[in-house]
Amino acid sequence: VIEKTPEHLASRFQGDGVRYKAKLIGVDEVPGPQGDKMCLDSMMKLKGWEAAGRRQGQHKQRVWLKVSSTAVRIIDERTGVTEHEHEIEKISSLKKDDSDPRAFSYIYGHKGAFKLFFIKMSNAADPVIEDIRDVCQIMAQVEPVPETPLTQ
Ligand code: I3P
Repeated sequence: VIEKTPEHLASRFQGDGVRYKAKLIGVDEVPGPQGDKMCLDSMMKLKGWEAAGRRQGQHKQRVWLKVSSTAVRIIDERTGVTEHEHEIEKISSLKKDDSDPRAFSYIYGHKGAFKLFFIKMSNAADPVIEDIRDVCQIMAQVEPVPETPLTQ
């Protein structure tokens, strides 16, 4: 077990951060920053659209998910284009899909609008959820350096 020292976390998420292979199940506009039922309803709706697409022979978009100390990025696997860049401090909700251990969602808020991103990992979703939690915590702990030493 690797201990999560500040140094370890800082180096894990520096620069581009950690990269995961994933697919985008879908994106949905939601009314607010969080809420269990709201997320579940949205995820269920997106799953319905995914199933309907599959019946028509469509495939989910293949992406790279990158978690860095500043943002979560979604990059198209084929073109390499960064399609979404979500600053960590604007991610308001992080939810596991209880019916699929490889899927999870998060909500990103920007200019008063909220969007739920529903993602399917090629492996378990737990490690990426833990990574996003870790960077959210790092961000929350960043405090301005005191102007005068606390102790002399
Ligand atoms: C595929 C299978 C995969 C799924 C893929 C489906 O159907 O369900 O598990 O990938 O989705 O097409 P089939 O067995 O009929 O080939 P995920 O597990 O990653 O969802 P995709 O086409 O949207 O990539």
